Amino acid sequence: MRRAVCPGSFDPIHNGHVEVIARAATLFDEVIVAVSTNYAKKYRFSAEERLELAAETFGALRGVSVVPMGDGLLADFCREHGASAIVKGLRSVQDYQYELPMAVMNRQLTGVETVFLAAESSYTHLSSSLIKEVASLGGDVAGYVPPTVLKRLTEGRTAS
Ligand code: COD
Repeated sequence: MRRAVCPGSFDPIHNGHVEVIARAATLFDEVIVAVSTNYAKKYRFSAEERLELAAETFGALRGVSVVPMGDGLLADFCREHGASAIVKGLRSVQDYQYELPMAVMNRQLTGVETVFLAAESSYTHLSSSLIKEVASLGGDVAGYVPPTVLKRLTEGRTAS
C-alpha cells in the first residue's frame, strides 16, 4: 500500500492544488490532503472552513482523504499516518529553491521522500494569495477555483 501526503494551508484551495492532488491519486493507493494551520499566521478562511472546502472538493475522488495537520512537523505527520511520500507541485525555479531544503530535511528527519510534480502550465501562475487578491478586488476567479470556493470568496459581494 503506497500512501502519500499532499500538504498545504489551502487558504483557499484552487485548481492548481486540485490538479496536482488528482494526479497524485493516480500514482498512489491513498492520498491524504493535510490541511496545515500555522497558529502565527492569519488566514482568510478558518481551519474548519479550509478543511470543509477541501473535503467538498475531494469528496468524490477515490483514495483521497482530508485530514487536519495543525502546526506540527510534516515529517512527523507522515510517519504517524504511515505515508512514505510527500507530493508537492512545482510551479517555478523559485518553488524548487524553496522546496529542496525542506525535502532533504524531511527525508533526514523521518525518511519520508518528496515527489515533485510539474504544475500544469495553465495554472503555474496560481497561488492562494493571488486568488484572494483578485477576488477581493472584484476580479473573476471562476476559472481558477472549485465552485464551492468561488461561492465563499464572493459571498456578500453586491453588484454595483
Ligand atoms: N500548481 C501546482 N501546485 C501548486 C500550485 C499550483 N499553482 N500552488 C501551490 N501548489 C502546491 C505546492 O506543492 C504547495 O506546496 C502546495 O500546493 C500547497 O500550497 P499552499 O500555498 O496551500 O501551501 P503552504 O505554502 O501554505 O503550505 C506549506 C506547508 C504546510 C507544506 C509547509 O509550511 C510545511 O511543511 N509545514 C509543516 C511544518 C514543517 O514541517 N516545517 C519544517 C519543514 S522541513
